[in-house]
Amino acid sequence: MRFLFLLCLKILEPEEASLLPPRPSCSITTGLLVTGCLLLVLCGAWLLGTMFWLHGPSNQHLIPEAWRFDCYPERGVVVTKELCEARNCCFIPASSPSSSATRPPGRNGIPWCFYPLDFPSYSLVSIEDTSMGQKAKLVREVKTYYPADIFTLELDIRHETDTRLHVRITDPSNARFEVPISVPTATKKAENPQYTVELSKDPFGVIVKRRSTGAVVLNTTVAPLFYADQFLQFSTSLPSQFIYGLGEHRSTFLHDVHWNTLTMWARDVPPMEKTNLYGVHPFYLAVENEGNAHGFFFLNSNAMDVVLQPAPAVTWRTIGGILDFYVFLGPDPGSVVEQYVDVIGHPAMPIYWALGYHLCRWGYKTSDATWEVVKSMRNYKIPQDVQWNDIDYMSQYMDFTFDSTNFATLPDLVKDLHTHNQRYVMILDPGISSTQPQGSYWPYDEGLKRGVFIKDAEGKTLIGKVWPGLTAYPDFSDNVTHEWWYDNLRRFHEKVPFDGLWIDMNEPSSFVDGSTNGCPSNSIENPPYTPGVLGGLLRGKTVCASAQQKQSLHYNMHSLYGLLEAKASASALKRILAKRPFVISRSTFPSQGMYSGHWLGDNRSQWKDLYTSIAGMLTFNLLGIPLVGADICGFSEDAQEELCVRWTQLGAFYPFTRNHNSIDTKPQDPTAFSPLAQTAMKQALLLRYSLFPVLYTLFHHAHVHGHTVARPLMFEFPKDVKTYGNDKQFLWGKGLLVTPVLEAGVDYVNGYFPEGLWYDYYTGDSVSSKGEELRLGAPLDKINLHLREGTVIPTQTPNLTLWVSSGQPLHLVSALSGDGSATGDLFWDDGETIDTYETNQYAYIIFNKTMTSQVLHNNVEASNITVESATFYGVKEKPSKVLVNSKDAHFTYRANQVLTVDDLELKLSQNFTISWM
Ligand SMILES: *[C@@H]1O[C@H](CO)[C@@H](O)[C@H](O)[C@H]1NC(C)=O
Ligand SMILES: *[C@@H]1O[C@H](CO)[C@@H](O)[C@H](O)[C@H]1NC(C)=O
Ligand SMILES: *[C@@H]1O[C@H](CO)[C@@H](O)[C@H](O)[C@H]1NC(C)=O
Ligand SMILES: *[C@@H]1O[C@H](CO)[C@@H](O)[C@H](O)[C@H]1NC(C)=O
Ligand SMILES: *[C@@H]1O[C@H](CO)[C@@H](O)[C@H](O)[C@H]1NC(C)=O
Ligand SMILES: *[C@@H]1O[C@H](CO)[C@@H](O)[C@H](O)[C@H]1NC(C)=O
Ligand SMILES: CC(=O)N[C@H]1CO[C@H](CO)[C@@H](O)[C@@H]1O
Repeated sequence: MRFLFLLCLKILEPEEASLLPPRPSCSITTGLLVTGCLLLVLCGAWLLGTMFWLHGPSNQHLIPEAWRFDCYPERGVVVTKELCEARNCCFIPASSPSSSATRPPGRNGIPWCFYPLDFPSYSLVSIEDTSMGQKAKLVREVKTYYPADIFTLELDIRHETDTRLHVRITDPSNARFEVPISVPTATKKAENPQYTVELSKDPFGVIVKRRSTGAVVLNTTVAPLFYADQFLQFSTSLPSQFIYGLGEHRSTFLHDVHWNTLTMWARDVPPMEKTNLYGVHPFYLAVENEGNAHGFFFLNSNAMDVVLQPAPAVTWRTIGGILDFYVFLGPDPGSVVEQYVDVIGHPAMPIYWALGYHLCRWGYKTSDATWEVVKSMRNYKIPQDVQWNDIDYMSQYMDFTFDSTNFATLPDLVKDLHTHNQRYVMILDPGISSTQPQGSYWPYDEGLKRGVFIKDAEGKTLIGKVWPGLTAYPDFSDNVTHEWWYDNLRRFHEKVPFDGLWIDMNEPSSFVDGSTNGCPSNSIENPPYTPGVLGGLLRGKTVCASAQQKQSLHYNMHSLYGLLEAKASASALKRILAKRPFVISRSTFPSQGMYSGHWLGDNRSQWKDLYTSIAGMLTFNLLGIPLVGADICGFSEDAQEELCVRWTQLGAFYPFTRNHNSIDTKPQDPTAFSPLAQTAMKQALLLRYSLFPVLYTLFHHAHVHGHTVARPLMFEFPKDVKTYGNDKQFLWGKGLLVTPVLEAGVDYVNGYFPEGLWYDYYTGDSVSSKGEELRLGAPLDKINLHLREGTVIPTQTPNLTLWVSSGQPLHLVSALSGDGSATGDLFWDDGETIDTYETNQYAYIIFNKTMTSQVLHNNVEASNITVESATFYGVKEKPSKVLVNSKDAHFTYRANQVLTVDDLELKLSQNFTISWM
């Protein structure tokens, strides 16, 4: 509000008025001012005055700086008045000292060169109704300053569901590249859409409003539409500055809209701010002023910039493909994510041990050294489900080999893991060594024979360089490659019976830019406009954009590499193991969650990285990839003990929990630290293991309903603005609040508690918050955990692996709300069979009120799982008797209002009731 008010005043300032450009088109009309001031009573009087004034001789006003749409986004150019006016744009230096006409990569500010309001765009010339909505013809009369404008376009508006609108703008005379992921096809127009769609004719624009509130969720009329062969751009206003998603970037969870350009193009680089990283996710979630949320998904895989500006508005600027986007109406944040994953695909149900503790490092020098750590973990009785190896295990870093000297005992190690109910996962890189003597390296020889590798522009196998030296790159857009990948995995599995795959370097990464022969010089390699990719060239640290893949040019396919490799890997694992596949991928794209999880990349053992990992984890939960976590204790640099303890505590609540370390750094597995630290880490991991039933059930809901697992507070409290920027705490599901320590040398932590009753998970002590920040004690061996009122969670006595603990009895913990109610649930199956939900091989139980368990589904043998005890937080008075299935039961009651009923021996497969009076 205050911002808008200032905006109004600013326009009226006489100094600014004197800056009025000579060109009438650089001024603003009432429409925009009305938008800017609509909400303001204070603006009312002013508007009246303005209306009058507008009819006077001088009807010119500056376009407010916040509303300037950049006409000269090229980097490394000093934009002069001449250059700008050659594009028929307005040149006015910005008032802010921080802005600049030069634009070094990664920096940006208020544009000095921006579109006038009458900059030529498309106009809508004809329209017709269709069974799904409307189709229209768009025409551009005036060419833009980029080559190959497409002058006639087809607009297709599809009202797919009541909460999902789909808009496509295509070239009716030439097929253009489209992203090869399958999306749902609706056949019936939505009957009661929560949105309205209006079309602006000239200039053309799409305006989408929320029907219930009138909130404008999309308005593309705010800036001209570009649709040239290699430059497609559109902008929309945003209803607020609260915008999330847009991965993969290192940033706070809530994005900064102050001239913040987020570039997307898969890239191998350690996470840093304002840089395109490993994955590409053109999806955002935005909150409107009433606390409603909507989502926007731009289905495009080409290199692109997403520009956020304080209007607030966003500009999408891509260099290929088509304009194909979805609007999701929510209205709450969780529903937006559900609607998004309905389009891109629901995340897979993970195999149970994926949720255990994983240990890895680069620089275990031998298989025996790896084994020693596993044994040491067992000796100290610290939970561990999975042991990993980085590239050390390979012979000369070649895929599908293992070093027969240093890793001679690898097969024995894997067998030993299996006899201890533990699992083995190893790394694979896509680059296949191309320099081995013919006949000595099957993967390359066979790959050449089957033609699986990416070709250069001339049709020859493209050669880059990765860990094994010179390499060829499998083209996973070709089914033939999937079969070859499977054959390699099957052959290797006969030697080393691995359980899952870690697919790294799949941006795809290369140590030479483009190829060993460089890349051709053409408009694919050097497009008319290059988004703000690190290094300024598409081929930076990857293969040539002009390289050829089965489905299209690498230019179009680049950011899909990790997705397609994950798809090939997951399907091969299913065939080899006949169980749910476990794959963790570095590069990701929408729909990745169907095939793999993700770790947040190679970061440092520093406190800042500990903190940013929360935003990363929450963002990937929004993006339909809930199986995510950062390298616990940090990847590069030596991890200090205190940091590693705090990180293990937070990491115990990452949906995917792996400690991973770089070469030539001190060991950082739990056994490497002092007894005090070890105990603290062990406690954190046992706590995670005890919460396995909760986590597993949350993954079931992610898989079936598209829910988030690690959940931002704002998802559960969308009307509480104080939660919007909170990325230091998070929830598991709706009711388990995690408040980690994120700084050194403290024994307390401040946490925000939204309005309501919260219970200390460990003691049951309650706190009633009015929506305030509270200081919590946090000695080194404690991570704060609270239950929200109304929550029931099933927990389990932990053991050293999840397989053993999965047979352990359950303990129910109920956090009663003010009126004495609470609900929770449990999903149960054998933990590894594919599609148990889809094929009816599961049990589903809900816990209601005080306390009824209802078995809603029971198609597995859940009868040997028992409920041993139940604890109730917030029982206001000591009961005189407690009844379990109408029989008297023994109980204890503590003064802090905690009731515990022990020795229940209740069969989970049967309904039961616990009540008291
Ligand atoms: C959409 O944007 C245009 C251009 O800024 C503006 O004139 C119009 O009032 C906006 N429409 C709505 C509904 O906000
Ligand atoms: C590749 O395989 C998929 C699924 O097996 C199939 O749907 C698709 O048609 C195949 N594509 C080609 C080009 O063979
Ligand atoms: C783990 O399970 C085994 C076998 O059931 C049992 O003997 C052991 O005591 C358990 N350990 C813990 C820490 O509960
Ligand atoms: C549960 O019972 C089934 C058959 O009743 C049995 O096969 C299985 O081993 C039991 N599971 C555990 C963990 O005891
Ligand atoms: C149990 O709770 C669910 C919601 O969690 C509700 O739909 C159901 O009606 C409740 N059942 C009873 C018996 O209270
Ligand atoms: C348990 O409760 C559910 C829901 O009320 C009911 O459908 C089911 O038949 C009950 N099962 C048994 C074994 O009583
Ligand atoms: C390996 C590494 O150092 N990675 C990055 C971690 O993040 C910081 C920014 O927060 C980067 O500067 C580092 O390069």
